[in-house]
Amino acid sequence: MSKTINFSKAEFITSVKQKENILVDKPCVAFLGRSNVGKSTLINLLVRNNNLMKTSKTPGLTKLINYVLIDNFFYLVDLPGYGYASQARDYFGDLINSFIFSNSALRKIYLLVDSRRLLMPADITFIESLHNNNISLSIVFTKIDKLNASDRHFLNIQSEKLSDETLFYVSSKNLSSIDKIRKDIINSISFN
Ligand SMILES: Nc1nc2c(ncn2[C@@H]2O[C@H](COP(=O)(O)OP(=O)(O)OP(=O)(O)O)[C@@H](O)[C@H]2O)c(=O)[nH]1
Ligand SMILES: [Mg+2]
Repeated sequence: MSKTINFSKAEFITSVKQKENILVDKPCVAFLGRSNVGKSTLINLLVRNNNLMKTSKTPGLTKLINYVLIDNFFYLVDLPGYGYASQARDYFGDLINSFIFSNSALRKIYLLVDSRRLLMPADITFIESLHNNNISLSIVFTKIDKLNASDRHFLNIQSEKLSDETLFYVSSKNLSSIDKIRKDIINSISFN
């Protein structure tokens, strides 16, 4: 693609809480994962603005589907986290499932996993259904600055088991891999 995308040209567009209002006017990629894994933080790193999306130590902060427009060209989408006990599960499930499985604008899902906790059953369920529905997927292990030697060992073992997937490793303390994700996003928007 000849156009250069400027991720810093990022604008919050809307929060969607009903599946009828899911945006289809531009392509999108979305960030999915358990509450507190760092979805909103990763979006802020991608757009180089720590204040665009709200982040919190308390799980369950992002309750709606939040759309960020990048360079007037495509959306980054922050999805509500799953696995947080006090959420109204059915409501979230229905909204997220519609967004993921009935969405002509969706180009790719980035499934975020806390690298100290590794894949949980809910993550594995999503991975299987994304594959079954031919939805493009990469797995992003977050918070790698928090790993000790033992955590690293188990992350390596899990990474080897996931050899069929594209894996990214990120930390809010070290931005070295963020540009790889930007390039991957541009590829998935351009070639799908
Ligand atoms: N040390 C460290 N902390 C991180 C990293 N990424 C996120 N955090 C922290 O983890 C907490 C949760 O991050 P969020 O980005 O709000 O997580 P989320 O996935 O959007 O959470 P929900 O909106 O509740 O689903 C915040 O306190 C962040 O500062 C990281 O790479 N390293
Ligand atoms: Mg969030």
